[in-house]
Amino acid sequence: MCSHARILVWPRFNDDRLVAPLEVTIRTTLLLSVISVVLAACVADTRPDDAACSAPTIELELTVRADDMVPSNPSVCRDQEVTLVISAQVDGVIHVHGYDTELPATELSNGDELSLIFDASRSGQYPIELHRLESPQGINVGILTVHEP
Ligand SMILES: [Cu+2]
Repeated sequence: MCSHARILVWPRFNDDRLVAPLEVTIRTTLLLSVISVVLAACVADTRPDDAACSAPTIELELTVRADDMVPSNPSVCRDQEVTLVISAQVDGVIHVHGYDTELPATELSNGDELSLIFDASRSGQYPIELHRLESPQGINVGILTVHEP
């Protein structure tokens, strides 16, 4: 399982000008290394089985709550048409970093059920972020993995 991925803080470049640029670079590199290791460990766990991966379409149900998403690790294969069926239990905006073109940021209202459809044209891992209405600061609620077929 990959529950530890939820507590990861995605790298943020803070605006503290007192920090030497080199130090920021080193810290960022270290953080990215740690994240890469953690994510690499997750990839094998989430892969859809062969039949699901070779299907032209895939549908996943996700519940978006105030602080998290269940499940938090939706996983598809490249070149699939993906339908995310989202049950919203919070007001806010959700988006997938790195897939904003294929899947524009979407407003959610508590009680909504909506389907988001997009083409998974690129493999990789993409953080899913929720911006709640009352606190616009985004929180990471999960990660989308697009596997190589
Ligand atoms: Cu965001």
